[in-house]
Amino acid sequence: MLIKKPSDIKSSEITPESVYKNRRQFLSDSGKLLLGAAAIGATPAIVNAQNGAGLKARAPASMRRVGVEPWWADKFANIKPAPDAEPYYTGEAMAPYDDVTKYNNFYEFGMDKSDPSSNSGKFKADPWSIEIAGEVAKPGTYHLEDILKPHSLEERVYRLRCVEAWSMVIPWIGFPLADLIKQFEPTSKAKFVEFETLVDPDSMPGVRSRFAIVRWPYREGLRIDEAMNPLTFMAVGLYGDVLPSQNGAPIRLVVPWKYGFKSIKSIVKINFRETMPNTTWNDLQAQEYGFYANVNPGVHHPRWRQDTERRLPQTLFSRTRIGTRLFNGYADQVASMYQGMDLARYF
Ligand SMILES: Nc1nc2c(c(=O)[nH]1)N[C@H]1C(S)=C(S)[C@@H](COP(=O)(O)O)O[C@H]1N2
Ligand SMILES: [Mo]
Repeated sequence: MLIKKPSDIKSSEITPESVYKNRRQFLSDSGKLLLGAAAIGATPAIVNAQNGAGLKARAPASMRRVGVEPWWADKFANIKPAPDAEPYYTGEAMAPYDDVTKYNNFYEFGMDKSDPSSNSGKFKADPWSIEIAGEVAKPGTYHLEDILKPHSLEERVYRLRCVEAWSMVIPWIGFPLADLIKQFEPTSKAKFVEFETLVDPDSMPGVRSRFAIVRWPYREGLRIDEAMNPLTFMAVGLYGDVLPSQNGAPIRLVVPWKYGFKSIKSIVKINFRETMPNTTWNDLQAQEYGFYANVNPGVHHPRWRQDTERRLPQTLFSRTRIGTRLFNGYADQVASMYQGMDLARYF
């Protein structure tokens, strides 16, 4: 983010519109899958596709890795579709699957938008465990299986607004972070939640690179009330399917009213603390990236404005710039948490 101003981003980095899946297309897809099922025998992936008919959007069938899904793909057989209303759904056009999975920020795999999808082939999200630490009644290192077991999955179609002034609408699959937090029973001293990403030089070329600017592990944090807000989401999938590595497999945070860098990927540690944690971008450049990082058209980045954004996908012929909204359009759900706070000072 320190590297490129929005105006420096070449149009060639932006994937042209290709596959856009609406409900009708999905239904025709699942019909084809059913024919396939008859031919090759019903694999779990095909059963999942069949049961997901109420979802707003599904990954293109060609992207589904039949037969090599991790065990938690089973949970995708029963996803509660997003409702038809804000805040858990927006009627704004979703970014095509191709853009969501090929235009990424995940510096562990490199700093260009195409690096995470190109360079994450060696990354393994299974097996996975997460350390739960700090001010909590049930600390320990838990297999992902035990963390996911009590939760049923739902779909949420959210706006994601990057601090670089581009945005996308993404159909996530996951469950509220509040439900995960309750599972481990934080103590009354837990005022903040800190998150860490995996550091694996072997599968993460960005971590090996001597040009890396981040001090690994990537870290993020939320105030406990922000973490408990019903909008705050733990995603394990998108477009009805498991998360691709480049989007933060197997589990990542999604905080839709904050700049994208708060939405930390591939989480291996969740630490409950009494004091505010350090966070990656704030440590790197405190004048440019605050702890709160609430989307705010009235508080500009020192090097570019924040009152408009490029809504992806874009092509040479359609370069939509739209107005940025306070709290990314989620003010009704979150503004009360910041009452009386000077948002220009606590940016
Ligand atoms: N571990 C880690 N998490 C990360 C990042 C990163 O570089 N490393 N980039 C952040 C930024 S800047 C954005 S905009 C979002 C992008 O998420 P997406 O690629 O799934 O759209 O991930 C965030 N989470
Ligand atoms: Mo970002």
